[in-house]
Amino acid sequence: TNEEIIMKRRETLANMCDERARVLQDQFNVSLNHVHALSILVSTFHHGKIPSAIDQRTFEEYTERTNFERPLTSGVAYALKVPHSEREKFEKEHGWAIKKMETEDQTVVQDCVPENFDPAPIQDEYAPVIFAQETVSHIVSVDMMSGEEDRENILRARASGKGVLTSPFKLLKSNHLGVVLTFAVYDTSLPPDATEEQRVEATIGYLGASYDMPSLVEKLLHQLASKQTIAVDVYDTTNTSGLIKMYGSEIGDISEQHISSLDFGDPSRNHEMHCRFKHKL
Ligand code: WA2
Repeated sequence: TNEEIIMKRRETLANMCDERARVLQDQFNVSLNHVHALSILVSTFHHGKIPSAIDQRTFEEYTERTNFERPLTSGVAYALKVPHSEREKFEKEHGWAIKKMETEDQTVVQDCVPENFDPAPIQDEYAPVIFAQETVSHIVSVDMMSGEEDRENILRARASGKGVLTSPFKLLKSNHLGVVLTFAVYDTSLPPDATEEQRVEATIGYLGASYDMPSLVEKLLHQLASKQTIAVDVYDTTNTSGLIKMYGSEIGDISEQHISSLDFGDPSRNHEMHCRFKHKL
């Protein structure tokens, strides 16, 4: 009967949506674990050895060769915690000035490349990127605390000791919405039961990964069968008064929609996958 067909169709949609959500969540979790491991690698071989066993070249080579471990990421980078009192010494040692992150609403698009960024204005502290995977080499020397989303993520990462995610925003040199995942790197003196204050005090840097959602979700869905049949949207639903679409299209009939929940590992952010058939029954 017609009713059975509709029931069957609804069940198929639910199964396909749940499968896609599970694959995306698993891939995200795999890359989150490897970004976490990278933060320990930097702690061990950059901060834990004198002289450091990591420079930009080694970081670039290692992150490129282990890229397969971080599906969905478009690049990883490491920023140092630099208090204002150490800025001059830091800039002299590195041979460049800490730059301010500028976005398109502050500058003409043409100037919106990090090579043209101005020096960072005076702040209590900075988070300049010192190592970057080649795919995000344009953020080297940029103060990540001068970007609103990045700054918020850095503060939350170091106070919590966990991997934290930004809400979706337009990444530098990208036309798409993306998210950034950040892990703080601590001095080894940090006790396991540390307070927030002790964590902030013991922070020495920030390891971050950027995710270009549209191109990466697209790549992932491409690997699954029946891409022709269903349309998939991914939303950040943290703020219930305004969902942010991270991936998706306008096609399909929303009267017949299935919602699968997504867990990207940061309990203070919520995500959902919305699926529908591309063609009416
Ligand atoms: N990485 C790549 N592109 C970006 C970006 C970012 N943040 N922010 C804006 N566009 C080094 O949390 C520390 C990476 C930030 C880490």
